Amino acid sequence: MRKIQAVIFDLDGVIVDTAQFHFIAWKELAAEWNYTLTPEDNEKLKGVSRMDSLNKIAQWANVQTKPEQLLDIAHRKNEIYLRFCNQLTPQHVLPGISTLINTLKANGVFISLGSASKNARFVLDKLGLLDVFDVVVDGNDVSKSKPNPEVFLKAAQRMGVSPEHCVVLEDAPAGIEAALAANMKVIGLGDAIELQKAHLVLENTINLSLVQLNQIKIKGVA
Ligand code: B16
Ligand code: MG
Repeated sequence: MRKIQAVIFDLDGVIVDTAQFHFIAWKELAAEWNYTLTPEDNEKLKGVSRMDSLNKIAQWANVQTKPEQLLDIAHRKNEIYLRFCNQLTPQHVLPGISTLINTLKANGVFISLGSASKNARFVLDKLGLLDVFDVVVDGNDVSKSKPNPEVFLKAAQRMGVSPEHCVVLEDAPAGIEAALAANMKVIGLGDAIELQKAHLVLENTINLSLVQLNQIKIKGVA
């Protein structure tokens, strides 16, 4: 019986709650198209890359925009988003994450980041976590965004661990799909119905133990 050798952490929604920042920033830009972005819309943007998110909003707003204008909007959205991220401190790391990271490291389990965000390193730095991960794979390293498994497969490859020995922690349906497509175990963090395709769904990582992580593998829950 093999044990879990690596845990891959999503960033937004798993390590830190930056979804609220994305929401405020996208809402401001969508208003320029006279579109009121709703919290339900924002749920659909979780784990989705910046440009893919923008294309979705353009579709919902029923606008057709030239590629250079889209790039300008994406740039301005990111400026707003980064102003919020600039205020992040280690206190914003979500409950349970630091303890889990310490436990994994003490037990020789590799840890990697697997995020769609191109701002991941900046955010990790603000949280005091940049040097903690063995490997960081983010939106700058991949050409296909979640639900494509590229981000997680790249993380496994860089850690030298085969996908079936990795567990992914994810808060978004697109990320769960990506982890399953990578042939990895996945724990959904958040709503049990929304994340029902995950092998296990928890509210957060408080009390998530190494034993529990290994049990997912042992039970082989489908
Ligand atoms: P950026 P994750 C994702 O991060 C966010 O959930 C998603 O809302 C965002 O659009 C995407 O990163 C790209 O972020 O604009 O910073 O490159 O959940 O995969 O860590
Ligand atoms: Mg996320």
